[in-house]
Amino acid sequence: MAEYFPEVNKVKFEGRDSKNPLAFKFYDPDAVINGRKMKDHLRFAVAYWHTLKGTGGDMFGAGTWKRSWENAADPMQRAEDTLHAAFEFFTKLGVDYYCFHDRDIAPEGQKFSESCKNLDYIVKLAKKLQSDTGVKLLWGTANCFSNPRYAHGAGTNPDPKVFAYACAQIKHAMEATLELGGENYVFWGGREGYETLLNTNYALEQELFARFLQMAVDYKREIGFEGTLLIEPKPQEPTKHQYDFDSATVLGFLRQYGLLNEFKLNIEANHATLAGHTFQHELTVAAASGSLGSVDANTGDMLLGWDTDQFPTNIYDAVYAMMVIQQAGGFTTGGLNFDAKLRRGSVDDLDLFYGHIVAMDTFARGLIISEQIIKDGLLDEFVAKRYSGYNSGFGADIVAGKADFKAAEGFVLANEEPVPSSGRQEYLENLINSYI
Ligand code: XUL
Ligand code: CO
Repeated sequence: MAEYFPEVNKVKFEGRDSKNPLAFKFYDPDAVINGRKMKDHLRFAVAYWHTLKGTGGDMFGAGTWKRSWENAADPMQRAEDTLHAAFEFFTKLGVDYYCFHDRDIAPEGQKFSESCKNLDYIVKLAKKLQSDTGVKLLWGTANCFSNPRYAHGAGTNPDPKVFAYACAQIKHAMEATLELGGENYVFWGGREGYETLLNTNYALEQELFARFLQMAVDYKREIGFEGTLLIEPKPQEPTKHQYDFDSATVLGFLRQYGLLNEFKLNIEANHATLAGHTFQHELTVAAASGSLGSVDANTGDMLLGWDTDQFPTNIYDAVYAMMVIQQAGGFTTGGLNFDAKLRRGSVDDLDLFYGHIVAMDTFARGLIISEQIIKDGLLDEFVAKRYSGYNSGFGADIVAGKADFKAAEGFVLANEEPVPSSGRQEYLENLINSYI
């Protein structure tokens, strides 16, 4: 069996004083924090499309990465080699999960039936490698955006033939996910959106999208897939306007069509930035509806307005994210999937390890620090006190739905003028800094 990363042994935890770039400084998988192992809090996953299939290409130039697992001339042989390289990478890095699109792991055939056959063949191999290594599938999804047939969308396509094709493809990808014990199935609306409203029946496209998702829910039940269905918001790219704009938009859509209990959200940091939000905001909005499912952990660049999908290295962002995730009860079926790619100039296979190691250490610190902040309780205490007026008297009546405008008027007349008390933002920022 070929070895694809001969210069790397298993990446180990060596502690914060280590200068070994192929060791973890903070991520200590079996260390117990608040009754749960670090690896079980964080549930790290590798994104197959970037890490195994990425080329380093951009719109100004061809790929810069030469991967030895991409050498075979035959596409199915290439897919097999890539799968072996993938599991070698997962185990050497020490991640428990991976995520894929159907077309990442197996090439599309001339016909739909051939594409299904290719996928089935690779799924069999993947199942064996999963059981040999213990690596699990966090989520599967279908690529319904790369092939030219999806130029005008999948579940919102003006042509029912394409709508049907997407349904058939997703049906098969869901079956593959079930077969591999996947814990979630993701919908990212690749080209569900519009380029111009001049040619778009917005109302019909919304209806179509709801039907599309309902069919997925029905099929999930039919085949007994017990994982979580996830929707990944993103405001633009590739289309000018993507329907799953942000957490709030997606939750409103799901509520409108009675689908709120069927889906949770997969929040991606860089997509939050594109929507003009912080990562923390998107997570908070999802958590407030009990809909925080999973995370695509990456980061954008504040100076670039597109989806650069960089490895996350910002400790503040990781702390704020982990605070929301942990206070929402932590991950159940979800996890932290590194939907991140190397910069084009990071041309060595080894750079894949460096990218993941810094990302894993960043989130490990995020976990350690956020757990300390939560345990100390000072922030929570401040917030609880800020809203304490709602615990009794007229405030409690408001929350209980017992107040009305007349009662409010009576309350105002009987009381002094309200005066603001400090929100203490700078004090709280200083408090957070004291942990970092
Ligand atoms: C695209 C993106 C996707 C999804 C899966 O921006 O994030 O890779 O995560 O389709
Ligand atoms: Co993503």
